[in-house]
Amino acid sequence: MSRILTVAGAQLGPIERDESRASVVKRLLDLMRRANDRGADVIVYPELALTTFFPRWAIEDQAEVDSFFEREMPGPETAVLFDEAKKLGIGFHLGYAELIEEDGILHRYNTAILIDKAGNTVGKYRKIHLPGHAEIEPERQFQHLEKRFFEVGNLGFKVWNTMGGKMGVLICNDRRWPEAFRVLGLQGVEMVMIGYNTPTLNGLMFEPPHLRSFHNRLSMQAGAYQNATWVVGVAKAGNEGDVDMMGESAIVAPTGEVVALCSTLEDELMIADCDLDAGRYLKDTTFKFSAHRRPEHYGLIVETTGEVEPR
Ligand code: ING
Repeated sequence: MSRILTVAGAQLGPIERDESRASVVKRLLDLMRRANDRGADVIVYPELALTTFFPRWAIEDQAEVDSFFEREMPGPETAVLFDEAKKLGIGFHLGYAELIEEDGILHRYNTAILIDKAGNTVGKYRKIHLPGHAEIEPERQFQHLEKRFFEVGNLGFKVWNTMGGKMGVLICNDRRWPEAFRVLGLQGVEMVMIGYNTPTLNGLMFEPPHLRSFHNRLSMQAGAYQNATWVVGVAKAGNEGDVDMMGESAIVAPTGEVVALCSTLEDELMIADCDLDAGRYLKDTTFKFSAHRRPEHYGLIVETTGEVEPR
């Protein structure tokens, strides 16, 4: 019996620094309605889908930094998105900057949530692999201050039983770390949703753009195949804040094959009927962890420093 989930990836074109939340939410609603018209069960938006990718700016005024964060989700400007999704009966994944007060302390995370068709928040993930740097580096063509603006996520890598399958979420740079996929894979994940904001150029040194595209696809296709899971990777794309961001949003099958791909750098919808049982044969044969994986023989003690030494 196939468990088909019709998935829409909602790639976003640029969101400029001064674009209002209301204007962005209008774009998200338009994509949601179009996805619903095309029969989607769930729509996946990018990382930081409500604002420009503000870590590219050397912003020193904390109040200005905080203007890019959401203190509530849903909040006054995003509730309409939740209402429309519930009315249409469509689930969604949304990446945003989360500002939360816990025990009187403010915390800031690069966050993504998963909402089911009934409008319940079934999962929240806070980005663990924060790339870039914490101090402003004037020599860079553009900054990448995620280490300055966000704390490392504290919710781990979780898999949630929802939408008829086992769903997981990663954010952007996480996709480059096989262990992030593997922790989800060890929990039997069947679909990983990943929003990303990835510059086409390396801000620090020359790296051929074709390599950056290749590494994006390689990371998602390898993660899919090696964990026998669907991967839905959705970009915020185009020239945003005078920095070119890659598109190439893709839906990747558990075999590692790309089944849907965006071809523009604008707001663009891609849709695929994803059989959540498509990875079953790989989980039962090639990647049957209990039969073939031998961590006890890896002979490595991975210290917290990330250095390894023979056991
Ligand atoms: N962006 C980029 C990403 O991991 C990056 C940063 C690009 C790091 C290329 C290393 C190489 O896709 C975010 N937001 O993580």
